[in-house]
Amino acid sequence: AERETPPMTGHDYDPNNIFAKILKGEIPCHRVYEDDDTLAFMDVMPQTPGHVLVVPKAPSRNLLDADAAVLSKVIPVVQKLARAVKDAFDADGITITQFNEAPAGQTVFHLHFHVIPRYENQPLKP
Ligand code: DGP
Repeated sequence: AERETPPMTGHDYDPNNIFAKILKGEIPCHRVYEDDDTLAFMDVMPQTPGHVLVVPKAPSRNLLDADAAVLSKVIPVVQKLARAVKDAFDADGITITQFNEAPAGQTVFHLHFHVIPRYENQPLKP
């Protein structure tokens, strides 16, 4: 049978990254959603009010390193949180961002999705 993802996941995972510590309860967070596979919490450096991070509990360095099975669990939660954040913060839109490796802007090396509320009176810079 054909593989769903390349056979290269989980090789470059630092178990002491900051989101691993949050998942282990070693560092506190403002938790907004949790299930067996996923945790969502407020970003400490919010780009706009209501900025949330969604992370799978499974150890993946980033999207390039993630199994399809992990993604199939986390993506519906990203959608759920996007809807909830839009509602709770009365946002006019939602940006989802996700960075892979340092040159692309990744600073924490545990897969995460940013859910960022956007407001008509705070337009994005061109
Ligand atoms: P990036 O790897 O560029 O997608 O950014 C990581 C994000 O994680 C950044 O927006 C700031 C946030 N962040 C970093 N350290 C912590 C922390 O200890 N707690 C929380 N809640 N967020 C953090």
